[in-house]
Amino acid sequence: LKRDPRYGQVTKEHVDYFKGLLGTESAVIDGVTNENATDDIEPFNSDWMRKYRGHCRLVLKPSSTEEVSKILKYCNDNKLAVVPQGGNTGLVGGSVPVFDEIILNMGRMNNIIEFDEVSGILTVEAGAILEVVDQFLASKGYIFPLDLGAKGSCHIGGNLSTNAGGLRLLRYGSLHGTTLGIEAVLPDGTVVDDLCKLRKNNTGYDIKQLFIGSEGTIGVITKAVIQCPQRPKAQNVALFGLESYEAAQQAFREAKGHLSEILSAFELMDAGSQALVRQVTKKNSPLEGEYPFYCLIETSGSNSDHDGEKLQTFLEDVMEKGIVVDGTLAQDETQVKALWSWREGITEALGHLGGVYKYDVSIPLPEMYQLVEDTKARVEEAGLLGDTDEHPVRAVVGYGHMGDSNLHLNVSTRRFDERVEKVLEPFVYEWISKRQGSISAEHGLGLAKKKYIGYSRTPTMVGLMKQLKDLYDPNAILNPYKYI
Ligand code: FAD
Ligand code: 2HG
Ligand code: ZN
Repeated sequence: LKRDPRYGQVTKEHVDYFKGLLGTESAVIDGVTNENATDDIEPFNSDWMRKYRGHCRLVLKPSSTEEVSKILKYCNDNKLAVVPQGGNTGLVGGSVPVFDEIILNMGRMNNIIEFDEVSGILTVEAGAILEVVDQFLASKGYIFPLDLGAKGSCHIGGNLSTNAGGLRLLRYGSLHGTTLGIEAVLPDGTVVDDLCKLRKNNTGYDIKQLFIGSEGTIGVITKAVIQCPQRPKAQNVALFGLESYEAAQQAFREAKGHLSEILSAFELMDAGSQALVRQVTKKNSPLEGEYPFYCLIETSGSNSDHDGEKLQTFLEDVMEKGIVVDGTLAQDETQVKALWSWREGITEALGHLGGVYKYDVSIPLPEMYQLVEDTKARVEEAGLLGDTDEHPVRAVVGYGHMGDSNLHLNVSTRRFDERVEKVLEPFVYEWISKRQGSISAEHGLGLAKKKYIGYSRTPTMVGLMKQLKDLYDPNAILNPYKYI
């Protein structure tokens, strides 16, 4: 990849303009005129996985839509490339620059603007942190319709831009459905005000959907209107040990049958992923024995006796039928969190162990776990499995949102190693394409998967995406070098 000479270099004159515009010192991290700022810029330049690193020398932190608009207009006029950045928890290298693009960090735009306690409709600025928003909603008896392991850092704007799926998509659906309105700024500074607060609005093209999941390539999301559900009064979490992937599929069927409207999560973890969490956290696993697979099931309802009864019948049924061989039910809020940590904590635990090759894929359920088996066999055949310098792969593990047919295949290594990457890619993508799966279920394409879009989209579809990109961002200043 080479720096595109179409883009201007950031100069002192540009920096002076931004300083004048944004006023306060803390809104501009200036490594252009101040060499000592390099350390301050570093966290914005590297991604969560420490796999991708940009060389940006200017971070801008606007505090209003008007400021975003002026920044983008100036950058567009001066052909300065820009990377929109939320909480920088993305897992495909989309949130950091590749070369010297300016980082537009949304962290200061973090206000909760309005909440209607009758309808549950929330209006929020894009830089608000998911967990902070959810805690606010909890105080009103509501819940944000998305939850994920990075909630303590990720922004609502980042969630929308990646169309994040998370742990309860099964219950609340995707952000394409729960987002009622958006305010976004186009590269030329135009403010797209579609802060609609209506559940139903069939007046022509639903343009806001283009911003959801487009990873900051056509505009910067500045505000969002979200339909939030009532916070469930009763929540139960159970963890099961299972002997096979076949049994996990049977358990999912039974869970849907018995728990139907109260089922709010059905997550899968394999033995390898749990062993790595154990290794890092040094915690004892919640079940006595070890099993090839584990399922975490959550119910959310309004009546705990009613939910408890349903869960009991489900448990008796799956035990009696031999689908599940061991299990435990959380007895209180602390145990709920503890059980969830065995699922939510996998990404973080693996992150501590070295480099992780991540594949976030949708595959029809019957074949979903086969990808992990086939990848393991391939890595072994290539002589890379061993957790030594010569054989750097520690483990090939699988886990994910089984309720949505979304598998996270993670290959944990001592360090990122080209030999490993060559064995995995394009093998994994070909495998998925043969089964009409998706090479990105929820994390997006970013830089990591830019070359591989063709495995999941036809040339016609990619062509249409390019037309939209050209229309919204004719100077291609937004998030360049990434998937489009
Ligand atoms: P960033 O990482 O900052 O940015 C992500 C992309 O969006 C970039 O392309 C960026 O340019 C763009 N962007 C950010 N803000 C804006 C904006 N306001 N306007 C326009 N573009 C913008 N993802 C899931 O889907 N499900 C999960 O369960 C899940 N779990 C995770 C667990 C962990 C521990 C971690 C580290 C990540 C996880 N992720 C998950 C991945 C990640 O996509 C989400 O954490 C989140 O949606 C990213 O939000 P962010 O604010 O950090 O965005
Ligand atoms: C999850 O579901 C996230 O935990 C992250 O989407 C998955 O790290 C990963 O591969
Ligand atoms: Zn996930």
